[in-house]
Amino acid sequence: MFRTYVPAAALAATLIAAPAFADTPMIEAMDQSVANGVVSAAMVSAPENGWLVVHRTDADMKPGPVVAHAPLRAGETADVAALLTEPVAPGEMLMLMVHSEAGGMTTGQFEYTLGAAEDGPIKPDGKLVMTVITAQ
Ligand SMILES: [Cu+2]
Repeated sequence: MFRTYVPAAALAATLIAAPAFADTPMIEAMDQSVANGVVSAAMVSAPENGWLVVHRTDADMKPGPVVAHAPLRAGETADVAALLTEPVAPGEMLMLMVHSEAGGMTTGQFEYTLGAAEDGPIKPDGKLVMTVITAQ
């Protein structure tokens, strides 16, 4: 019964002001050397099984060709490693992005090509889940 004493608007404001929910889709990654052929993310939180995808990008912050990907489980995963399929030089910018496993012909195989719907990026609230780093 005491719940009725909390106005719904006040409750909603509290929820919005609270720290990010544990299950908010996100990527944490730092600038790093990729000389070992690996792009690492310290933590990835995904709402469903899918992929951590690494695009080339630049100062325009638009996702370019894919140079690495790694499978993701739903929920939080620490220390995700994506193997580069081509060299990335120090100073080049990379965009790490959470992609879905939905829409393709097979499960467990990465089927995305730039701009395709298969295994495409997730967009909670209409926004890509991504972060940009610079190779060192
Ligand atoms: Cu992407």
